[in-house]
Amino acid sequence: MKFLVGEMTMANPVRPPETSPETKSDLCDRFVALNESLLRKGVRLDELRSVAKCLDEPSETCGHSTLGLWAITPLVAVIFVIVVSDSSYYFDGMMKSALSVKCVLPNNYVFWEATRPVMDCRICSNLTGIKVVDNLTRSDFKPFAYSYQPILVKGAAADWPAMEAFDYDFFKKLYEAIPEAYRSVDEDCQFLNFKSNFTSLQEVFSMPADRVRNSVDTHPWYIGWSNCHPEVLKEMRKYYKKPHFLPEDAEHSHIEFVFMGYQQGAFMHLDYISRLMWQAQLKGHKVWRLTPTPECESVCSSISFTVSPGDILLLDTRQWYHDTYILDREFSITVSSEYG
Ligand SMILES: O=C(O)CCC(=O)C(=O)O
Ligand SMILES: [Fe+2]
Repeated sequence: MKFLVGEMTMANPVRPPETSPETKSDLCDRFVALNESLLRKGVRLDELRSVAKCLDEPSETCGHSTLGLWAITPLVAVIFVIVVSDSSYYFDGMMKSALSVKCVLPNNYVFWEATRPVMDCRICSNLTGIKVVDNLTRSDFKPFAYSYQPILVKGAAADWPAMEAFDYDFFKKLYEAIPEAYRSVDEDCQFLNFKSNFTSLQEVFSMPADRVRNSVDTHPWYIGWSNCHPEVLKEMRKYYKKPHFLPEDAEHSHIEFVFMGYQQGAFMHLDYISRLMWQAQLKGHKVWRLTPTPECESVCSSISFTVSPGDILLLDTRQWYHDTYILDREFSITVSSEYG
């Protein structure tokens, strides 16, 4: 199961139920809208962080915040109580939905910072880059399997038929051929529109042909979704297997995500999931930027690296804030899941 926190996707927001007085949902809406508009106006995550820190430890310098967010401190306090008291809703919702569905919380930075588990800074201390290894056997991989450090296994997916077969048309045909496939994404799996304006996978597979190809004068798009329909998964899995080097006794998620599109990639966020992530880059070059959580900032630094077609990335997306972008005007497509 996975919460994705940092910015809300408009397509699939998970909101607390409207159980009580209007003022409560009004306040929630105002707070979420405020966070959203700040991010859209270009306020950076580290700026929001510094404000969140100020809320905990007021100091002289905090008073000069250029964001002027001190003005909303009472609102933050009220919302914090409201959201925490409603948080069981998220977990109930998650339990009801398919296991391992990546859930999206409203864009509530303060809520997340105040309630997420404290990170173990040992996984990132003194790390200056990602560990890069050549394709390796299961026994060679054993010492790293649960090191929780970001690892790039070069060329590990290079012989997957998915490298050639998976593209926009493949998934469009697949989803159009299987009755209920679109409905499964809307209701049981998850659709993530990131910075794109799509509200469903069906809309993605209905866009004009020139936008599909990211032609000049069209707006770049980047989306992701989880595949949980058994027939969709059965068909997809004809083209790849789980990474061969993962431990034999590893637990796997029963769903698989696909992320595809151009340029813009995923916004900076942290995932709330139960396992580590593997992601196979099938087409295009993707740049990942990892940023440590605030409690680890004194011992850990941000790192950035590029994943090429055929590489498999292993990353603890619960411990690193991460965002992505695609180089040049390339089309990127990946398949990913969890192990642990
Ligand atoms: O592949 C991407 O662009 C983002 C993926 C991601 O955020 C994740 O798998 O947690
Ligand atoms: Fe993520």
